[in-house]
Amino acid sequence: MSRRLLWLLVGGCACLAAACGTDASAAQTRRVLVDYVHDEVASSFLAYFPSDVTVRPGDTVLFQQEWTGEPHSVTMGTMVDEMMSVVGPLIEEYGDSPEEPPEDVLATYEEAMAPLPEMLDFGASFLQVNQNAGQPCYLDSGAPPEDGDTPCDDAQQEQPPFDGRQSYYNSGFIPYEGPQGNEFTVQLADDIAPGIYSYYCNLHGPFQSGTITVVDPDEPIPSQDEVARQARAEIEEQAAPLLAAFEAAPREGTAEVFGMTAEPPLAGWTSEEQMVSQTFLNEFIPRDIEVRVGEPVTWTFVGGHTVSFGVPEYFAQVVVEDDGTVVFSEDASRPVNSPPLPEGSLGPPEPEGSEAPEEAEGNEGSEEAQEPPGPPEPVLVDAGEWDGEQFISSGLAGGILYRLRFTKPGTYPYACLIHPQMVGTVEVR
Ligand SMILES: [Cu+2]
Repeated sequence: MSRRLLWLLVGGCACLAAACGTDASAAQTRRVLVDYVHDEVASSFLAYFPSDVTVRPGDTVLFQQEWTGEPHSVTMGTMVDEMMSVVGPLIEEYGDSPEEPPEDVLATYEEAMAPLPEMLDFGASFLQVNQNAGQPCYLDSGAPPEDGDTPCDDAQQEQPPFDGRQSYYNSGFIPYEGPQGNEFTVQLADDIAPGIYSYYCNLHGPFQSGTITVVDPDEPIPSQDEVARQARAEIEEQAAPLLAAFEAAPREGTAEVFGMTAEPPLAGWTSEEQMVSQTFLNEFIPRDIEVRVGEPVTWTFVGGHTVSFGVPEYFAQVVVEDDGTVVFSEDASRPVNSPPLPEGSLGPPEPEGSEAPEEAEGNEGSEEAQEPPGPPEPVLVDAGEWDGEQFISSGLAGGILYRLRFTKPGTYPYACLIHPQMVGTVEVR
């Protein structure tokens, strides 16, 4: 075989393997992961992997969500480009610090965010979905409705190709379709101008954001394999503080977390490094515990979770009803056969005398969620005795102590209704 022919063959193979990145005639699809299910530690990654993907006009970006229980959106458009042009540099400068940024920085941040509706209304007595952000909406110009009860109209919910000029281009809540089934597809218009387009999650805020880089039609782009490798590298970097926090979590004795004294068993855990890494640690620590009949078990809640026994079939915490209305499942968030939760027990622990927490799971002004609060007083919620059978759930809470006594011997699996990978067992002897 001639050297030239061999070279051609090798070249041809390489081209096939890389999906022939330079063939401008064939439209390509590139996959971006939304969130990530880690195989060692139950967790949520508030990020898109890779954070930037390069494509050409006419290509497709497939957003594929791994379900950790956290609802997400992909929200883009010129309104988002403008917001990110202000907020992005602030996150770059202040985002890695657990310290609160200066007042004027927070004001600038909030002003930039103001025109964009958020998916969840954390001010409501229980979590409520804003339909103007939770439902899909594609606008050539103008802003989505300001009223959280008003979704964009039916015509505005029909998804066109993304041309980079639309003012608002929002997936809304990416519906739950099984562990890896949640998808949002963005077909890029043939006439989209080369440039960098920003998107973010309108539930978790601009700390969870990414970009789509569009290059000229005749420029080469990285293959899907390369995109996947980049995603993997970013996941590993983000996972490092998460794994370290899990490793360092107390299995016995007591430990301080943001000034709160926590004693295992724990429902959730975190560290400063991990919080700024935009991950949640969704573990019961230790996962398996043993008690005697009648002996109380008291969980310390760190972050927003539930302790739930006798759980019926899995249901997602956010669902889309037949008419398109997006709702937060009250069964996931409310106490079931369990006492009411103390005021302001939702979300991360808050300092004494602060305003009632208006956010769970690090939303709006993620800076606030990432700020280590002063020493709070965890409130004890005593749910009394549990007979080993009926559905009982603490409700979504953070910064509480939750106590149960078991009346019958047995091995009881339990779970967090918000985070499906967050499970444990109590063995009662
Ligand atoms: Cu949880």
